[in-house]
Amino acid sequence: MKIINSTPRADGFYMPAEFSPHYGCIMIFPERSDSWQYGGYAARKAFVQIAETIAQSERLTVCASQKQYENARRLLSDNIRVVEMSSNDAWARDYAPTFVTNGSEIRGVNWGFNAWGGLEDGLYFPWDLDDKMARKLCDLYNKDMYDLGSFILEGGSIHVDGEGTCITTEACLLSRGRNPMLTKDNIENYLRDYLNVEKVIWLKNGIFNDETNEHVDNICAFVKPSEVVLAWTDDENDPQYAMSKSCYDILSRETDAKGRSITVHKLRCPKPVTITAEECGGLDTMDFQPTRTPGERLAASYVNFYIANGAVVMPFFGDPADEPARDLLAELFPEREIISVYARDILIGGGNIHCITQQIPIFGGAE
Ligand code: KQY
Repeated sequence: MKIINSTPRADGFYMPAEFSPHYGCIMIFPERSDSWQYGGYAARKAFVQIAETIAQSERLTVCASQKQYENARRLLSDNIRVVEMSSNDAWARDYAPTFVTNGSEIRGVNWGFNAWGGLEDGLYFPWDLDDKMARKLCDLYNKDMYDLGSFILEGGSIHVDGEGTCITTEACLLSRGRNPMLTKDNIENYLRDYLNVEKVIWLKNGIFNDETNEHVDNICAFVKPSEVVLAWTDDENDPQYAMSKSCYDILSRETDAKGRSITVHKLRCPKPVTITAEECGGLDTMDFQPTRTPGERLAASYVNFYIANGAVVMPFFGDPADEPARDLLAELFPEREIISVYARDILIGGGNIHCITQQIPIFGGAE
């Protein structure tokens, strides 16, 4: 593989939508005991369930540490490739490469990663191993790479329709911990050049108490060109209401890159999910400080699903809203099976199914 010194836009490469065909998917095996309660045992079970579902319709690689390699290999089916690769945590969406295509070939984009805010409001230190993963994965897949390590961005903070439109949130991309020296226009230009989009739709915010500074992938996702799902609540007393309403208003008056108005499907959230004292007790401290406090609200949303070739893998929380959420996704993805995975143990880590997966688009010559 080689590092390419131009941009995807200049070379005619673009990021395809997640609902377009995939070559495969990347995940990372969870391990750190201040992210995942009780040493990550329950989280690993959920990750395995998700991995097995995805591997039914695409080629899956799971990266595991030296310590977890044997365990991952034992727990995962033979059709899943397990490679030993070090990382600081398990958020493939955020630091695996963003892949771009020209319709026949794919290349990776490496963004800088600083654990969602570096020393300003980042979530752990160090993050150096995570930050190296995009390069290592491009090597592994033998794909050339655009290196934009000087610009901090996580994959969970962008969604594209593959037809020229990107959606993101101001709360995240304009946060002080990422690229404080850049203006909104500078940031938009990087998105235009490296995702090769014509239009960026800026939502103000995401999900209440989302520790990523409100990644878009927890609040809004394309289900097809000009159609999105938006995390929603009808409870006007919930702080989420004003946040979702603001997104709804923006999306309702916006058009996409092709000038189409956007259909917004409201995907109602579960009742507020809070972490229990027992769960907090299962989390190790970080620098002698607890990483969560009992009663803290977690950023639970059904929008954090992964669109695999043959299935939509979505979280469920044991809430009355689980079934209606599943029904809506079944209606929106009639050609895919909807597989729900109990995701509380992933949510406790700070994200969900979309955050732990990164798709690789199909490319010419793939067997
Ligand atoms: O993309 C994500 N949602 C990752 C969140 C990481 C949280 C670390 N505790």
